[in-house]
Amino acid sequence: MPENAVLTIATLPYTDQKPGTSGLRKRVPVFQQPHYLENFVQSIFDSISPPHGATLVLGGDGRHYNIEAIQIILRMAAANGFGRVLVGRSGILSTPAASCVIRKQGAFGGIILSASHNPGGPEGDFGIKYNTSNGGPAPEKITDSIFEMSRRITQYRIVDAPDVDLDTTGDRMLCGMRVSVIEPVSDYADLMESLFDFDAIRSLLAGGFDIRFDAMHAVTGPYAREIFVNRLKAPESSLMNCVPLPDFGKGHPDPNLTYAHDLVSILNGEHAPDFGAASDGDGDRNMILGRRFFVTPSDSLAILTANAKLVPGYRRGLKGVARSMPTSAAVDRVARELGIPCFETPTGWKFFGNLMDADKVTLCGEESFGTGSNHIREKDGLWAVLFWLNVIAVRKQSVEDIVREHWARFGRNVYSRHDYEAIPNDAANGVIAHLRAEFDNLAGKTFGSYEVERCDDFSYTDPVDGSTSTGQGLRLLFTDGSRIVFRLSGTGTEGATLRIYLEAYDPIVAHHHLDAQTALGDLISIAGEVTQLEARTGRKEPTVIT
Ligand code: VG1
Ligand code: CO
Repeated sequence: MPENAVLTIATLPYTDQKPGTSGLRKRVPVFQQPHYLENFVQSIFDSISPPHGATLVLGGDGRHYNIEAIQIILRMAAANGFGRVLVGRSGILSTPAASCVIRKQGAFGGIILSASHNPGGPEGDFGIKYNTSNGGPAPEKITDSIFEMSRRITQYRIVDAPDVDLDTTGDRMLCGMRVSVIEPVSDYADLMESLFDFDAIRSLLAGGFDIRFDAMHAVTGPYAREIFVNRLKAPESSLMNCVPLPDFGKGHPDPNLTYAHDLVSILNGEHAPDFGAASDGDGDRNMILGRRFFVTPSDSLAILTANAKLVPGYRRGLKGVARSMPTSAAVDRVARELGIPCFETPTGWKFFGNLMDADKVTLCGEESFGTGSNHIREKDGLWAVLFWLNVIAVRKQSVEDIVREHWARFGRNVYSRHDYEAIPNDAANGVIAHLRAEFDNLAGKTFGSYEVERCDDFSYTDPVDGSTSTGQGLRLLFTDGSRIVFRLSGTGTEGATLRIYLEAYDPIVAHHHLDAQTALGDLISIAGEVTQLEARTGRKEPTVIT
């Protein structure tokens, strides 16, 4: 490359926030400040020290600033000695597709541009995260190093070159580095076809099983069209909001009962389809609905585990399963019956990656609408939808019947999460500090029929690399196995979000018609009482209930 093409630009350190479970998330105008993105990207490159000529995968969920950021990162990759960058056409790669491409192409790593389920647009959120060669989110020692570097950085390297054409697939050169613009959907769709029985799903759909998939104007639109319409021959009317928009149509691309309201009302409506599903901004989350029926993500993980052998990719059984700590223990019961190990990890996908690389688990999931397997190292929205369709194609039952049979067999872990968003930081920290200080008073205390067995602050020692993560959520554990968990979100960009996770185990089939909020009524009041929530935050009701 011509030496004079590389510019070394002086800069001041100012990334003020440790990248959280999913990288660095900030408002778009923050990322648009001069040198802001560049500082962070150089800090990534300095932390990972890529060998000369290394391959990088690059793509994002198409939100506002995606393309501008990609052009900057390409110029910086060229100046930092990468030999090749694989970029999704028009800068598009869903998070699971990026993980798939990193693994399939043997790349050194990948940069994913997304703020996941957070809203987009000029005033919305943007985000950036680094994934390693296993296709999974960088472990804490890398994200800590990126943060440290970003506080010490004095200069970054970038080539002086025009924008690269990203709208057509094929190879082009950028100052000596090869930029390969790839079709964003095909590797991923092929992987799905290798795991699931597409013939069985095609006959299910041909037989009139009516589905709706809502891409929420986010990245899964083109993936869903290729998989459901082109390959599985579902009618075009199965797709909703499948044109990706930089501001997600001003929506909140978070597949839950609150934000996916259009889909929810169709599934609750008079001529409701048999099956509904939605995915988030970057395509790694999923929500599963039956006709007038919602499947909690915790139940979904347990049900997929119990039915895994019906699916070609998992026919030989599962090595083990894992769930994040706040996820309900429904899957634990299935694992016990199958005689396979079940791991409980802190929130965030990176903890699952180590277990999968060591071949200890096959399936894993989180209560936050994340489910996945060792086919990649990220959670995978469309994968979960296809898994459900495959199970339904074999069992020939409705979603509701499958869930109710599951509860009748294993008991029901009644579950709900209450989020209090945009609380002032001081108030949120106050709630947590107060609760931690109350631990000794709470142990042994009774609230109606509930008795607190113990309280703790969850910590996790990784069975593979021995690293310990502390402060992962406060738990109130009751003698009957019920739990309340409290933690602060690591992905918000405004104030603090307090999450309260409620779980009660109920083996009695006659109770299973109760809706979760009713069944959890006592635990909900206990949570309010022990945190002094209203007095400390002024909030009477959660912002979002899932
Ligand atoms: C949330 C979820 C967590 C998930 C994370 C990233 O984190 O609770 O389970 O792993 O988002 O998901 P937090 O810290 O806000 O609770 V995604 O779809 O943003 O990659
Ligand atoms: Co996401």
